[in-house]
Amino acid sequence: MAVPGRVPPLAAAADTMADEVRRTLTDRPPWLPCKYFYDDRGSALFERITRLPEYYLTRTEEALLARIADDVIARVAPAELVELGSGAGRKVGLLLDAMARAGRRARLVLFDINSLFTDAAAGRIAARFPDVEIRGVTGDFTRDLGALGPGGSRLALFLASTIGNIHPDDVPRFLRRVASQLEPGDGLLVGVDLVKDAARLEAAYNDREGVTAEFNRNILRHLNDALGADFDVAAWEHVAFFDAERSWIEMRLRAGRDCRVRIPAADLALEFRAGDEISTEISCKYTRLSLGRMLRGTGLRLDRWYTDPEQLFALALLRREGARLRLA
Ligand code: SAH
Ligand code: AVI
Repeated sequence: MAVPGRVPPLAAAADTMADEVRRTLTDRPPWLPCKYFYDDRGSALFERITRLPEYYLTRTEEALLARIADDVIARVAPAELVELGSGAGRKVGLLLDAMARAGRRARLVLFDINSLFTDAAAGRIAARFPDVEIRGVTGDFTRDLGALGPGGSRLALFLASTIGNIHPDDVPRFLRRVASQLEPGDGLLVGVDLVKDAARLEAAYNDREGVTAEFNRNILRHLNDALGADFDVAAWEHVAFFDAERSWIEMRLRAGRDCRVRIPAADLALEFRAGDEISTEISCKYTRLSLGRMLRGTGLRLDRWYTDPEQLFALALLRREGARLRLA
């Protein structure tokens, strides 16, 4: 079985999808950046995953967020919420409700790689919160954060355990970049899936309905659609397992038979033997301690650590270090 390669998600700014796919599929072992799950079909499949009985993450985080939203808003007192990887943008409504209860006017930025998703989410939120000024930004949060522009009094949100999809070696650099978009005292609320028994973790990524398997295979469909590749998607098996040493779930696609693949837009012709694997995602599981280690040198400190009663999931409220200037 292939050993997972380093999975650095921080692509160079000028890299196109074709550049990245050429580089990562010719790496040994081959892998794909997990952001390419999220074309329109992939985003819809992720939404189905969030409702699966085995996928405890979304419902646990949502219930926790509903419980702590007032506390987070009282602590950070934000004027602007910025959701990174906003997806359907459902959870942010809980924070907008809390801001309304606190009598605070809100601006909202939805930042996602899938523009259709940000547009649809912006429309839904605008209908529910007509007084909120909403902006959608399409980009890669590992490299395009500069598109946020000047801020101040920001609460950034990085929910869903999306931090787990960034290689741990790259997390401090990513957090430093987020911190550079924040002023002293501003907040970053991070959703963190916690280490737990392997059976529960593995069930969440191997659901009985096979939606996660479809989501995993969809990355190949995306390559077929966007780059003219000719992957026979049905020939690839879904693999997801917990690597306890690295504390991550890894998803792979395994060739069920020998296959030749051409990817014209990336100028690639590849041969896979039956059993060969492509690594498609890591999903790191943290503890309070291991997340704390990621903060060193980032300019962020842990202000509050909130968890659900079963300790399945945590929301870490990080604050940009330094004194916030309050003008009289
Ligand atoms: N925050 C939402 C969605 C989480 S799913 C929730 O809590 O349910 C992860 C989201 O991040 C998807 O919408 C996906 O399109 C987006 N995403 C993944 N990688 C990204 C990247 N590198 N840059 C920007 N968005 C990304
Ligand atoms: C978006 N991200 C946090 C999900 C996760 O659990 O790592 C993506 C996902 N992959 C398989 N199922 C869901």
